[in-house]
Formats: sequence, C-alpha cells, structure tokens
Amino acid sequence: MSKEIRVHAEPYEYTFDPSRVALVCIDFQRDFVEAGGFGESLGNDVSTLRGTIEPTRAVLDKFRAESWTVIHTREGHREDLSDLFPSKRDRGNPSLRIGEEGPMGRLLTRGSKGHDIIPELYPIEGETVIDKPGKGAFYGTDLETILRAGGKTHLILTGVTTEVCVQSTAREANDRGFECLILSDCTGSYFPEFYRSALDMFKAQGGIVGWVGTSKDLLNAVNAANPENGESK
Ligand code: TIU
Repeated sequence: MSKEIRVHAEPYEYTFDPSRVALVCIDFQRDFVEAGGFGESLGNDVSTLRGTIEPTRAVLDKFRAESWTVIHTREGHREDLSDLFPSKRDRGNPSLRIGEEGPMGRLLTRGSKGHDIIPELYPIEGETVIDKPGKGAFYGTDLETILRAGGKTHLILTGVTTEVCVQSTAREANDRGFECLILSDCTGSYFPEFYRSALDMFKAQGGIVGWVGTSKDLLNAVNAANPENGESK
C-alpha cells in the first residue's frame, strides 16, 4: 500500500496515492513552444512558454526516479488530414494552416518535426504518448481507457497552453471523476491574463474543476513523504 502524499495547494490540500496518480504533460510540442510552428502561425510570441520547461523537467525527473506513471500528449492530425475538421483548419485565418509546410515541417501533422515533443521533455521508454485531434486529451483518444485500466484516479497536469489544451483536458478529466492538480509554474499561455483567469476559474468555488499548486510544493511533499528525501524508493 503506497503512502499518501499531501501537497500544499489551493483551494486546499491535494492528496494522492502514488500508485493511482499520473503526471500528464500536455502538448509540449515544438509547434507550440518553438519559433516557426503552429503557435507562431497564429500570431503568438512563443517565447512566453519557455519558463514552463525547467520546472516541468524537475517534476518529470522525480516521477521517473520514483517509477510513477507519466503520460504525454500531442495535438495533431493524420498525414491525410482526414481527422481535421474544416472549422479547425480555417479558424482565425492563420498565416499557415494545419498540414501546410512550415520551417519544422507540416504544421500539427503527425510525423513532422514540429509535431513532436521538445527535446527537454522528450518521452522515454515506458511512457505513454497520446495523439489527440482536439484540444482536450480525452476527445477522440484512448486516454480514459488507459487511465482506468491502470487504476489511476488522480492526474497532475502540466503543459501548454493553460486556457486551451490544459483547461479543456482538466474539464474533461473532472467530468470523468479524476482529481486534478494543475502545477501553475509548469503551465503557460501566450496571454498572461488568460493564464491567470484559467487557473482562478479552475480552483474557484471550492475547487470546482480541481486544485492549483506549484512544482516546488509537489516536490517538497514527495520528498517529505520519503525518509530518504526522495533519493531512492
Ligand atoms: N492556440 C493555443 O493556445 N493552443 C492550442 O492551439 N493548443 C494547445 O493548447 N495545445
């Protein structure tokens, strides 16, 4: 029986059993985080997301050291674009559309360089990668099946962008009964005001969608629960 971890969070303490938790790293793809990708094609300054990488890496390292479950997601489409709705393709009249060639290959298209996860947070063997056609990670994927088959009840969410794919995923997860903690320093938005509002909405009303915490508080809680200070299991 695993020991419960108790994390300082808002609106109140978040507790989880490590055997029932998954760290979900949402869409840390070159297309959102690096220049020349989908995020930039929509007119965004992608450098605003870079600060999320280091704290997420620290959490990822801890989960890997503890052999806890890690899941990565990637937003994107089949090479023939048969799973791309015209509404998504055309919305916003972007400078480059999904499927068109950019500096990192075809935008948000599976198999392209831009679609893949940034090297700093690249999945390792044994970690699940979910390819998703939408913003939420549950829509059109087998994420729920994988989580339930693995006995997971708690999700710790990181990723980009806060008010788009992270928020959609958190809401989908909450409606399915998963207890979600978003790590505020491990998520980012192109819009500071949307970042703040999304996190405020999430934890308001007694945690209507879930909890908000920091990577530091999570790591402190994990280390406090481990007599060897997290260095070994
Ligand atoms: N545009 C934007 O902020 N985000 C997305 O299109 N996808 C994700 O958030 N992954």
